[in-house]
Amino acid sequence: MNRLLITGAAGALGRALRPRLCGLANEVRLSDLADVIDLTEHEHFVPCDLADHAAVVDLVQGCDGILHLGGISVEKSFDAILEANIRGVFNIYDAAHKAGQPRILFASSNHTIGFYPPGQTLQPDVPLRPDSLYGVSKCYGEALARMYYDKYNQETAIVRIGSCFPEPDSRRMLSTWLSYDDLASLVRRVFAVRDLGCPVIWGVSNNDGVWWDNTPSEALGWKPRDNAARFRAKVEARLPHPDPEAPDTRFQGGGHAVKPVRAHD
Ligand code: NAI
Ligand code: 15L
Repeated sequence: MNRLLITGAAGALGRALRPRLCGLANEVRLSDLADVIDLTEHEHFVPCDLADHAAVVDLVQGCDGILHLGGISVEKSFDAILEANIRGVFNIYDAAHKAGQPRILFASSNHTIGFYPPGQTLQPDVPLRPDSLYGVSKCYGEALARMYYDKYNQETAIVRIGSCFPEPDSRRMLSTWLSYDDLASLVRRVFAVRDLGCPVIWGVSNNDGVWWDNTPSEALGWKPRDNAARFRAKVEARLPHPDPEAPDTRFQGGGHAVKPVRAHD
């Protein structure tokens, strides 16, 4: 592709993906509220608040693909979530529509289904059970993606990311972990496949005892290779006695399920 836009480029996943996506696009437009540093010759930085409609319209112009990572990535007040994740994702879709409908990868989250119990195997079309306002905002983003697909044929990969960190650091993450390398290979598949549609894909590595079934999206041809099992002994040594009452033991989304809902900061 000629130009890929990465929103949220200053964040953890943006920083992890930039070197791993080398060669995917001739030019990468990086955007965030925060500064992005150490640009390569193929990268350009455009600061932008996702909540600013006019700025997002300008940002998306001329892009052939959008990796939408930007926004609030943890539980926050409704005021905060509203601007970054509700207004922000609408602005991305409206801007994409005005810019010829570049393919989008939307970074959704396991917190859309966080109230399901660990161990229950979920299909991508399971009824949503968000565990937080953050999770609700990702449900909204997923619904918006689906509406733009049904109404305008705008293609999106809705990726429900589990826990994407350098390594799993809890027993829950032994199931939910997604390695940076597996995320990068998923991004490459999403932008390479001829017909994408609007699938929901579980963003999870090839972990033993994974809770999420990606069989319906096999046509994408993505094969995650990492497995959290290699960290099991380390995690269990650090956390030898799981508490049966702890949120991590009771909910797929872990601690988000017990965080209070707040209107304002
Ligand atoms: P992060 O919090 O490190 O990065 C998000 C970036 O978005 C930050 O650099 C922040 O400055 C930027 N941002 C926030 N509000 C903005 C606004 N109004 N305008 C422009 N930029 C704004 O999050 P991380 O871990 O990199 O996650 C990336 C995406 O993936 C997020 O959408 C997150 O919800 C999603 N995700 C991440 C998971 C993980 O395990 N890291 C799991 C599930 C979903
Ligand atoms: C997410 O959606 C968050 O962005 C990340 O910070 C983690 O909480 C992750 O899910 C997780 O569930 O481990």
